[in-house]
Amino acid sequence: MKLIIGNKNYSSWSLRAWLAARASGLVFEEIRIPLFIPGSRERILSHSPSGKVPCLIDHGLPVWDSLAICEYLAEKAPLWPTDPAARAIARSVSAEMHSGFMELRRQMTMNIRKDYTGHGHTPAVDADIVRIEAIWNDCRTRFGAKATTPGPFLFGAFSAADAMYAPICFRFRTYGVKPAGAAGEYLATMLAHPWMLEWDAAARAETESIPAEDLYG
Ligand SMILES: N[C@@H](CCC(=O)N[C@@H](CS)C(=O)NCC(=O)O)C(=O)O
Repeated sequence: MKLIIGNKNYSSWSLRAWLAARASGLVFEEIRIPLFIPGSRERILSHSPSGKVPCLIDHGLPVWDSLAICEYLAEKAPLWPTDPAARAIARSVSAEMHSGFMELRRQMTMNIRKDYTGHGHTPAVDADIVRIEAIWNDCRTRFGAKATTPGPFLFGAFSAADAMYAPICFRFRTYGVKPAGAAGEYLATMLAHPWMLEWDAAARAETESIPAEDLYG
């Protein structure tokens, strides 16, 4: 399999698919296409029908869009919780992430290398943050702590839901958002995860920058 991704510093959707691919345990080749430079659109379109990353190619079959990639990989490896109720909630919070939190995504873009502490807050962003913290607290206390496959993640063992919320963890660090309680512990767990550390280091090693994405200098 090949996974087409964008810049690791900026491309939050790429991170989600990459983490799901790592969590699947399947072997994949990573193809990184720096975004918004001459030729990038053509390069992405040569792999991805939507013209966007991420895109997974499995024996010539393109699967694009982060959530579709999670679902495709979940048919090959256990990426969702085994308990049906936990799985339903994991899918619900993942879909909510995929389609929501627009204001937070607009004002607090993923930018791993920067320290934008205190920037990006508007009433709508703060409402998104409150909702995300509630999701993390609820998942950890209702499911994570009691999961049949135990672990410190939203539903116990690392799942596709953690992949979907991973860019929020980098954003909270960049923008100095510090949740309390179970949500705060979950954030620390995610930021210390070896796959997150690997992505973080690779993002910091990148040399390209996208001025339009460096929102606060
Ligand atoms: N809904 C898509 C969003 C994909 C997306 O917006 N990707 C951005 C990078 S994070 C992209 O490819 N941008 C390049 C472009 O729009 O030309 C997903 O979940 O994968």
